[in-house]
Amino acid sequence: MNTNSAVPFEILLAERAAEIEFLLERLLDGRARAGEIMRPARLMQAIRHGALDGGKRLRPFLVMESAALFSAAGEAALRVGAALECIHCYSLIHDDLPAMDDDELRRGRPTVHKAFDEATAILAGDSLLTEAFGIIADAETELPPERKVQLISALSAAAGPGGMAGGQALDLEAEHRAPDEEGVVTLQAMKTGALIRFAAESGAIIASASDADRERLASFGSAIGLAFQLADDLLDLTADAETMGKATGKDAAHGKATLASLHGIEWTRMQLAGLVEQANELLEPYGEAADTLRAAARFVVERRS
Ligand code: GRG
Repeated sequence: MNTNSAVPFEILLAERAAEIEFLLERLLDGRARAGEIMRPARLMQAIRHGALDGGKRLRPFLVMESAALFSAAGEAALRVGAALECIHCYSLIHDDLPAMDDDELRRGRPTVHKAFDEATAILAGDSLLTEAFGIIADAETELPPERKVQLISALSAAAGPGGMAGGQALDLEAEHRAPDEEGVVTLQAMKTGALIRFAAESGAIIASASDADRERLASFGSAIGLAFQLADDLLDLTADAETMGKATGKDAAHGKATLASLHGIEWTRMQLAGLVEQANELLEPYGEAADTLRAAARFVVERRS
């Protein structure tokens, strides 16, 4: 039984985001941890600027809700969600750098390299990436060691050269040599989809669910990951910068073809509906217990920022 079915999705998301904010605030304070020498104040300020007080916290939400599906909600899922959010925030900080997307605005605030400087922004991203694995490995993440190793391994695959970082490399190449449609799908599955896939899959790992459940949740994550990117492309075509808290129309300005710009708004909306259907089919075996994940799939395609 899903006890949350009466609560509107946006409220649930905001509640989880507040839990994540509270934990990140503690994890990213300036205190040196065991084995460390000290944490430089300016670097910590830049890290906190890039990671705190902003964002929908959708990826940690998916970690927590996929764990809850197998009755494993709790502190460990929250900490894995915080670790994943650190990686997401690092990717945004680095993506905004002049060498990449060169953005001045993120989450309605100056990007980290604008508020600080480029070198500090690079180091803030590096720190968040490294910290993520430390958070999972830490004794406070109360999971059996083999589960932690599985999480670290899956997160590394999702974030590294065969996942998000590789997808970003393909994206940079695409500015010089336009990929075909299959190439665009692969690029997006890596750049944006891999972390969302991990978010959904990780709940099954945390809960020691069966391999079949893990695969099913990972496929659900892939479907909504692709939907997330398609919705983002649609917003890039249609939304204004004030609503988004970041620049829009950038893909077109860079001459970058997206599936939405190639096929048009109507086609994209149909694809989004198909992906929600696919996500729902994957959740079929879990009945009402998966209602919050179903609502998450709808939110991903209907979001306005
Ligand atoms: C620099 C290694 C490296 C990777 C960058 C994430 C990424 C890869 C690039 C970001 C470019 C971008 C805007 C992609 C569209 C999808 C996306 C990740 C949007 C931002 O995620 P949200 O909407 O952001 O979840 P909030 O602010 O809510 O956390």
